[in-house]
Amino acid sequence: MSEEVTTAKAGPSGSAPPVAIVMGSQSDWATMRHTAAVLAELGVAHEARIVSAHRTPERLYSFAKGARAAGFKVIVAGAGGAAHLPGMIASLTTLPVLGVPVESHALKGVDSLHSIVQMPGGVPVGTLAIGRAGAVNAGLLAAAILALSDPVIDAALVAWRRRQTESVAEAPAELPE
Ligand code: RP5
Repeated sequence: MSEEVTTAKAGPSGSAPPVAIVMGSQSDWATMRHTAAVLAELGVAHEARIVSAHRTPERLYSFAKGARAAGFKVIVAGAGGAAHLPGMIASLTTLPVLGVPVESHALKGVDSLHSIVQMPGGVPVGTLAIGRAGAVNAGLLAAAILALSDPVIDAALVAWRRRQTESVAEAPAELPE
């Protein structure tokens, strides 16, 4: 817990919040903060941690093996490059794992996407889009999973989608020359 990047809205006392947001590096937070932001908009408690598959493998093992007992219900895992974090977590828990490919400098996140999406049959990771869109959608999808058994989150999700629809203009605005 010493390298948490953020903690938002604790869950029931003695229990972890329902969503864990984990990432391979501090540098991933610029992307993964969008997962935290949308969960905060929906009022879904979450916790963010740095867990590197390669630099802190024992932390990865300890987090993934203990996640269910800790009280987490959905794990969102973001990583870039040789992005083994979501898949390794999925290999160690049956909690739903949503993978966010972080956009890498060298290969624009295509390396991250391929590393996360090509899981062997039997160990699923729900893979989202590269970068910010994937991070936002991971938050929405985590909320949708929780909404199946939580009417408060369900209502918040329906309202969020309605606001999004209402925010789309009928016609494009003029741009400055
Ligand atoms: C991955 O390596 C991380 O998920 C990050 O996207 C990438 C680069 O990490 P840093 O060198 O910026 O720490 O493990």
